[in-house]
Amino acid sequence: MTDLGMTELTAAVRTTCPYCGVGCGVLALPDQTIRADARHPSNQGRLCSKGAALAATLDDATRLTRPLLFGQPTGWDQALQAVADGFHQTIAQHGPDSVAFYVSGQCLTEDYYVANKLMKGFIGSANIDTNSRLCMASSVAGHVRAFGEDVVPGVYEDWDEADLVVLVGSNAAWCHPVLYQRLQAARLERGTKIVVLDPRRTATADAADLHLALAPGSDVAVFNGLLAYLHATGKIDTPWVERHTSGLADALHATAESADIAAAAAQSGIDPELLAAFYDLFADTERVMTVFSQGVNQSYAGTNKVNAIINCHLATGRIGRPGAGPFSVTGQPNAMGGREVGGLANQLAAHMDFDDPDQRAALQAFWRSPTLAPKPGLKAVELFDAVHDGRIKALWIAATNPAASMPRADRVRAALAACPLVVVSDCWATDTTALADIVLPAAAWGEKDGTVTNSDRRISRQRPFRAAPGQARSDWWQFAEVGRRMGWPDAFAWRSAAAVFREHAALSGHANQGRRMFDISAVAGLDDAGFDAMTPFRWPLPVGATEEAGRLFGQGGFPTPDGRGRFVPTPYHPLPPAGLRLNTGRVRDQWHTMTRTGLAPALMAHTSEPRLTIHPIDAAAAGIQQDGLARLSTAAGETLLRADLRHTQRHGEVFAPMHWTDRFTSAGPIGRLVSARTDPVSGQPELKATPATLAPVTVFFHGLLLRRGGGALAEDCHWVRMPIAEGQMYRLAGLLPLPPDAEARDFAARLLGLPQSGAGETGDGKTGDEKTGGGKTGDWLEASDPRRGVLRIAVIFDGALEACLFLARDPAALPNEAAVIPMLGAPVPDAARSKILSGRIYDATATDGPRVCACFAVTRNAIRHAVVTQRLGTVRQIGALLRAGTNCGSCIPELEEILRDVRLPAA
Ligand SMILES: Nc1nc2c(c(=O)[nH]1)N[C@H]1C(S)=C(S)[C@@H](COP(=O)(O)OP(=O)(O)OC[C@H]3O[C@@H](n4cnc5c(=O)[nH]c(N)nc54)[C@H](O)[C@@H]3O)O[C@H]1N2
Ligand SMILES: Nc1nc2c(c(=O)[nH]1)N[C@H]1C(S)=C(S)[C@@H](COP(=O)(O)OP(=O)(O)OC[C@H]3O[C@@H](n4cnc5c(=O)[nH]c(N)nc54)[C@H](O)[C@@H]3O)O[C@H]1N2
Ligand code: SF4
Ligand SMILES: [Mo]
Repeated sequence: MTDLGMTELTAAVRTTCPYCGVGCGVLALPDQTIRADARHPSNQGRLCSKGAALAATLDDATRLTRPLLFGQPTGWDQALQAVADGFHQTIAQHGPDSVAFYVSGQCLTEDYYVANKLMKGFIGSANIDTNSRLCMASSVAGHVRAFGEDVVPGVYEDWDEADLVVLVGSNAAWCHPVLYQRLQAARLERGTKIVVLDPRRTATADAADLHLALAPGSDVAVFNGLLAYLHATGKIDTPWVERHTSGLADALHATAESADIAAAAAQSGIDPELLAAFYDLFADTERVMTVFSQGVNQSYAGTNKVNAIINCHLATGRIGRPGAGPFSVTGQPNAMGGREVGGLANQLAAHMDFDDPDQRAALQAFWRSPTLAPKPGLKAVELFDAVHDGRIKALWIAATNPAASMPRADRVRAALAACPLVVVSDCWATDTTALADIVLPAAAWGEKDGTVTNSDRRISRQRPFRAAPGQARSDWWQFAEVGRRMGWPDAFAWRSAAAVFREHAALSGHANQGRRMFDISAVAGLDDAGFDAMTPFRWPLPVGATEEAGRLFGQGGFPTPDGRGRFVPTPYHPLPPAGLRLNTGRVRDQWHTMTRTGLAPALMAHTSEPRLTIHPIDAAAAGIQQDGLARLSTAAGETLLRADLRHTQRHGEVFAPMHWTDRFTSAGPIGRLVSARTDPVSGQPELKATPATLAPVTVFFHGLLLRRGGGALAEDCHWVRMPIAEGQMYRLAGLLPLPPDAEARDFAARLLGLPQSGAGETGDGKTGDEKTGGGKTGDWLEASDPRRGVLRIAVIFDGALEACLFLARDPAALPNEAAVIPMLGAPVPDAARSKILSGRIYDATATDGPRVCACFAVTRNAIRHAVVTQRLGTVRQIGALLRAGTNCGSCIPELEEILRDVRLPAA
């Protein structure tokens, strides 16, 4: 990837990808293209499909560019004063706990530091929580219980050096693609074995040596069983355990109910032979790493899952050694940075503790703060409950979209609607900004300056390489301005992100003397030029350290009072039985609520709409067919999703992606249906196992709508929107029969984004004039066939196709999407007018279907076709022929899956 010339390299800005916690270094070139940074240790020149498509998301036109006060544009001064006054008055009347901040692992460390200082140190409440509560809270709690501090022991080099990697509740092939590629490369070299524990057969599971499709929530039983097995087979590293840990006997005691393989197999629903194979593999491999993510954290038993895993590593001493250890992969680009500044409601800054009076005093003295929050604040789910019942009366949300991403999202929306003051900082309009009283336009990635910390404790710079559009400003500046206006000018006086970073780094070393491992005081003295030039480094880096940190705890040295790592007893309590459970998570090419990735047509092509994956047996029981519309209901709400029947789905469970919001589908976010049951230790909600029911939905007509303008459709039908090169495409499903003729055309006109229908005549290819909203005259072409229930309308402005709509009772009567997409915005010669409504003005050369390779736009069908007809046998051969998989490599697991799939029938 480094075919860059010297001049390009010198002019390139080195920064870090804004998506996942892998933390890949990227180069922003002067022409605003994005390349992988070959020098960054986290990715060493690799990028995934999302990173590779970053340039396509640098779009000013869709951004928030001015502060909005009750919907009206205003200046920063008025907006900030309104926020400061609103918070000030609420606190004066109802006390500090009547206000709250809800922030995000997508804040830079500097943003996070300032928000946390303002709330905990000056407002004097700890009601600041973050979307990391939905993401990392169980790992944080598990680390603190086991190690005494929230510290990830491993490093990325372990991914190269392990002989066995166990991925628990992690779809790394899609969610941490560059680390996953690193693992695949190591596998070629050293034959690393891969075991995946996931109820679904994901892309990650597909490529594993062993996939254990465990029952949802049963991870604790599996790892309790493993601990008992290690004990029974004499695999405990007794000298290490005796020297460096405490509590093994109690932890073993708690494994009693899963202590033989048959019991653990029955509890987890895993075939006993496969489970035994996994236990043997783990027992016999020194270099074993257990990687875990949201299948572990987002659980009613998340913290126990984390500790059940860590227990097995402590018992074998396989921690902090090359290729060995528990490894929590972090989700967001700065999930770790948020933990370092104490962004969670139950933490203080710089890994200090609410429970430690000395640390509280030291922090208050360092901040010279009038008051320090005396006790932990409300955790996300409780926090929105408090907004709902009126205890919290002023809320500032930054860099997160809780109206879509929180469980029971409808309740969160009701809470925001009822809250007297809601401030939202975002870069784009979202489901949450729609409910704000004050909207603050935030500078986005590429415009912001600061630092992030990735999954292996590496702190990297984000550097600006473009101007923020309009008046958009950084979050740290917004919080500091409000702090100054609330009466603390000296405490919030910074003039740059560098100054904030220096204070944060200094605090990490303050009153520390080796008591807290998070210490980066060595960089507290960097001047602005030093901050600009800062290269990525791994913490701890205390004053005097000259080399970045590596693995931790290999020789013990845990930050507990007695220096010992702690076994935690993790008794297994199964989920209560449920007929069907709703599991939710991610797809490969979308990021969360899609505010950025939803702008790039190339990223839509892999998964173009949210589908509900159902096992064929469950689908048959509910009367649901492939591609049919299904009604999914839970105690929290209901929605409609198109069904995708797959054997990869575990029987008894359905899966829906978390990404789509009101802006992209009438179904809205799946978060509306998810229960808010939380883990009792971490407060993290269970987002992967909500009891649900299914029913089929009658679809009266199917439709395809293309138009230049975006936005939601107000009409009463099910729709999903996707960006295409020249505008937007919508797939429609009619929930009521099409109204009779003239009304049908009114309905069509509204869908097309035109004020009224009218002059057009029905009939093959006949033309009428159409007045449009902008006063322009468009030509309305129509070729409907009422007998077949077909309606086809095209609108032409200035000789080019402005919008078109196809409705039909039979989906087979709709034109091929790939053939229609290039028509939008394209000139329509007079001679072609009669053909346009057949959807055949351009030859349908593009192969239809989901796109597997985002970089070179290669579809699944094209790959299958080539594999079969050209007798391709390897990923390399596919790459040579179609280029698929030769750039970012994110699609390689799927190429392998296709190769296997095509080979299977023949075998
Ligand atoms: N493409 C993409 N990548 C991303 C993100 C994104 O939005 N898109 N977001 C980033 C963020 S913030 C995060 S947190 C990470 C999340 O990364 P992952 O955790 O890998 O992603 P998820 O899809 O949320 O969930 C992982 C898996 O947990 C499984 N699971 C569900 N229940 C259980 C269970 O009881 N036990 C076990 N063992 N597994 C279970 C699910 O079936 C799912 O396949 O991804 C990061 N990377
Ligand atoms: N059902 C279900 N729900 C889930 C999950 C799940 O697996 N299933 N996963 C959970 C997890 S792990 C996570 S991390 C969350 C993610 O959920 P969210 O944080 O709500 O998702 P994002 O879409 O990333 O929201 C970030 C918002 O910040 C804006 N933004 C981006 N950069 C900046 C910036 O620099 N400043 C400001 N002010 N705004 C910015 C974006 O436009 C976007 O609106 O979702 C959680 N919710
Ligand atoms: S793996 Fe992909 S999304 Fe994650 S940081 Fe790297 S390029 Fe960005
Ligand atoms: Mo996350």
